[in-house]
Amino acid sequence: MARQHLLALTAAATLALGAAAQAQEKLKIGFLPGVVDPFYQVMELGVNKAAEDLGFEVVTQIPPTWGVEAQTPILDALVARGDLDYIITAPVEKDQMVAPLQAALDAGIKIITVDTFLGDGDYVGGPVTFPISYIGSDNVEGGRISARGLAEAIGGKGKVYINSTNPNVSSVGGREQGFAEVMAKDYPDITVIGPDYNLDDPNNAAQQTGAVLEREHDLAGVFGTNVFSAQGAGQAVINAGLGGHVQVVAYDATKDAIESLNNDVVTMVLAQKPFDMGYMAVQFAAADAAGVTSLPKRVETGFAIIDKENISDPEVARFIYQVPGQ
Ligand code: T6T
Repeated sequence: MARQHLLALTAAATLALGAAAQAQEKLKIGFLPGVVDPFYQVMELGVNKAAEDLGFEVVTQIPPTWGVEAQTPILDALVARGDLDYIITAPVEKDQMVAPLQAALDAGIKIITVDTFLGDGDYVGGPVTFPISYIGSDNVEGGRISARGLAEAIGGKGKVYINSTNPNVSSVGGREQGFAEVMAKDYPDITVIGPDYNLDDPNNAAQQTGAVLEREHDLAGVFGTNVFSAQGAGQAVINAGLGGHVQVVAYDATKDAIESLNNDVVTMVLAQKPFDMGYMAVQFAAADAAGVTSLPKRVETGFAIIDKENISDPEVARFIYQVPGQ
């Protein structure tokens, strides 16, 4: 190859790389989680830290309530700004958020889903493939772990009740599924009641759990599938004076859940890794913008299983959802 030609190519490559770096420098990312709660607030810390490390700008909008009616207009407004390159979001419904997010993509904004997914979550061969990736918990497995924890706590027999948030949400739906699966397969002497749906309101969760406790005098355990469900379920057990008698397994490591663990109301807390989800999602945006084409379509972030025996271990306690100033 003539030297001149080589030089020209090198210059072109340098220019292209420079352009990519510049494009990356200017990345503007929308962050649209599900609802205001400690889980997503910790995720926001992860998003912000990665954005700071990479020099990106983030526009965060957190819906005050859970649901398609709350999330869609906020998403539409983020799209209408016209300045976002990526949106990192937790779709609040598996099917109904497909069209609004497809519209965002059609407007030139790439989508990364965190914590919850669209369709069946199989972005390679499933019905929805346009998101770059799903980064979050394996919630079916989390439900299985919760079932085993609760089954052990109640001695392998009796009635257990599931309190959850909404139908057709991949995260809590997966937890309900994994929980019911293990109980049906491995614990023939356990009967599962529910789920009731509290619509992400801990007061509803407390009322619903209280009603079940009144109706089912021999209830042995409760599985609260997220922050609000576990909080309300724990409260109902306390209100009924049944702390330590009715066992509670709490998904999500809030301060409230840990307090209930320390007070013997909750037997096991399953901590997700929202900081990791947020941080990695921004890294994925950076990698995609830089031309990386082999990003995994699904990244499972794992859990920390917290109980009274390991809670004082700093390697475990670091997964409690800590929001500065709260
Ligand atoms: O449990 C988390 C999250 O994983 C779920 O998708 C919705 O509820 C939480 O945000 C907790 O409130």
